[in-house]
Amino acid sequence: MDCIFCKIVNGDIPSQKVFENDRVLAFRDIQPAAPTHVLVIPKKHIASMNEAQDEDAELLGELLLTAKKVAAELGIAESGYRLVNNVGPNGGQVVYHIHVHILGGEKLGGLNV
Ligand code: IU
Repeated sequence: MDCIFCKIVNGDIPSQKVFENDRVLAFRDIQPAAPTHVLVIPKKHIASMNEAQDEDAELLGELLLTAKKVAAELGIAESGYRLVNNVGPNGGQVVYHIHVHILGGEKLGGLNV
């Protein structure tokens, strides 16, 4: 499969890992949009939230809980951070392997929803 994040999971492309277990991987975004910018992905290929199935519920929960743990480990939990999941063209999704952005380390601007 020609998926850049699957290649990162497989180790074919290097990444700055901050957390890994059998099911999920967290690594630093190559183009950080905030002082701390980490992506949390499942090792299983799911293209986007649109393709997620009921059977993925536990895995998707683990993505969010991993994001929480990574934020704490990176020291941004107390000051706060934002978790973002872009879906499809209007959502600004560029890489079609589902991922949660962890953004923090400064007061974030942009949409406040
Ligand atoms: P998006 O939600 O699909 O728009 O986010 C994709 C992110 O993946 C974006 O912030 C990129 O900078 C990031 N990224 C990366 O960290 N490493 C890569 O090899 C590629 C994209 I391609």
